[in-house]
Amino acid sequence: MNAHEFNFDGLVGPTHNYSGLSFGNIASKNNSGAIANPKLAALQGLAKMKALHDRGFKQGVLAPHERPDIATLRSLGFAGTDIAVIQAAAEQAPMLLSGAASASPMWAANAATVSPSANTLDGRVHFTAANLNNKFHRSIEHPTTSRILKSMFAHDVYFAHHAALPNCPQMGDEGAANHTRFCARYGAPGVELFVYGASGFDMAVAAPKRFPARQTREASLAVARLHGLNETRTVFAQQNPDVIDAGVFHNDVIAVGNGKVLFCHEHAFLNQQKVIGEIAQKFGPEFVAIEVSDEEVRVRDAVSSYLFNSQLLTRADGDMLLVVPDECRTNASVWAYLQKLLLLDTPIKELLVFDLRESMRNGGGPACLRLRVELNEAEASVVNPGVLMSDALYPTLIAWVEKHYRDQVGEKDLADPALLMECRTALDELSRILGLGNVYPFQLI
Ligand code: SUG
Repeated sequence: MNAHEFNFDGLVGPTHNYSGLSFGNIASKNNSGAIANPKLAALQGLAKMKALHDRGFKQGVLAPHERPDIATLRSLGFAGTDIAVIQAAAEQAPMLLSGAASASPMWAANAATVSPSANTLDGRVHFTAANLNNKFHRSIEHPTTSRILKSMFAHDVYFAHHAALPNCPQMGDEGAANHTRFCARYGAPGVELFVYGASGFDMAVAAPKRFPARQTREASLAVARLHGLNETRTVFAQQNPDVIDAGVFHNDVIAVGNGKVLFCHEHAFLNQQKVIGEIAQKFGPEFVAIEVSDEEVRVRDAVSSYLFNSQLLTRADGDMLLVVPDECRTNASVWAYLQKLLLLDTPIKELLVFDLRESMRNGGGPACLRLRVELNEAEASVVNPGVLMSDALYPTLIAWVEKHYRDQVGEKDLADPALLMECRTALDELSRILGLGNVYPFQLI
């Protein structure tokens, strides 16, 4: 049956801000305290979605969450009216308010790990919501993420939804940002690559020294078990701990895969040649690894430009398109490499550059913003149609952003009760636009 890769992009929420919440993510730290522009951030994300839709790629939207997350603040002991909860948190624990107010669900690559039906034992598409337990602000995402995913993929015959793994450091799971599927064609069985940063239990396994390894081996293995993957087509690889210490907090900051192609830095993985050899052995001789040497692009340039946080998309003619952020164009060595890449004998034949600066300043590039879901025609036909990008949905969402979003949000604004009400009003309307049903826990009064 014909199948396609769908990209569901996280729509940036109205509280997008720079709070420096992600230790190990260099952009998040460097931009801490800067004033953010949520309206521009949402429009930049929508422009990417629309451009890819116009090019014929299958594109969908993943809705933002209620922020500040009042239920989380209540669970931490702040009480009274919603306004009193926000004010008490702002006075007593501003870091908790910042965490509860983060628009981080926009980085949809961390929403879940997804295995297509061609790879799973029961022939369903499997989703496991990511617990994201390395960071407070991200650990609160999965309950709402699960509700949203279930409302988008609401059919037991075709879709299996798994709750997030147990919420403890040994089971740290960051979702699709550490997962890639290789296949000869969409809809055919392929190889799934799971990448972890350390072991949660075995301290003899190498680990980074400076920054945390967010994904554990045990979590990756658990997700593969839940999805019913065949071990002859599954590869578990460890990230190079040195690159985690250089700011590569997810594997998708140093590697991207699609179809038969892996595009990565030469220092992406521990025992890299063994990893590539295992993928090639399980995939077959057509597998192509494009490794970029440190001489061509230093790890620090890969981290600042997000060269590998690109989307590698298969065009209708079978060649591939690389979607990169504008920071690649303004980095001389990265841009020179990309010009050279187009002349090499690889399937990558085209570049598309997007300005995603608002998200990039928090360490989120094109690949962070999207969750890939490979669907055959029968599966695609039962996806909630309201979440699919279309010529009609795009102007509706632009008008929705223009109506509800501020163009400036700084730390002080997070304590403004009006921001919560704006967010709730916007989401209430959005859930009707996208046909999501009751995915949000709040009641509008
Ligand atoms: O988890 N940044 C996100 C960026 C996620 C990028 N995702 C992928 N690589 N797939 C993170 O570190 C920063 C928020 C702040 O500092 O305000 C933040 O959460």
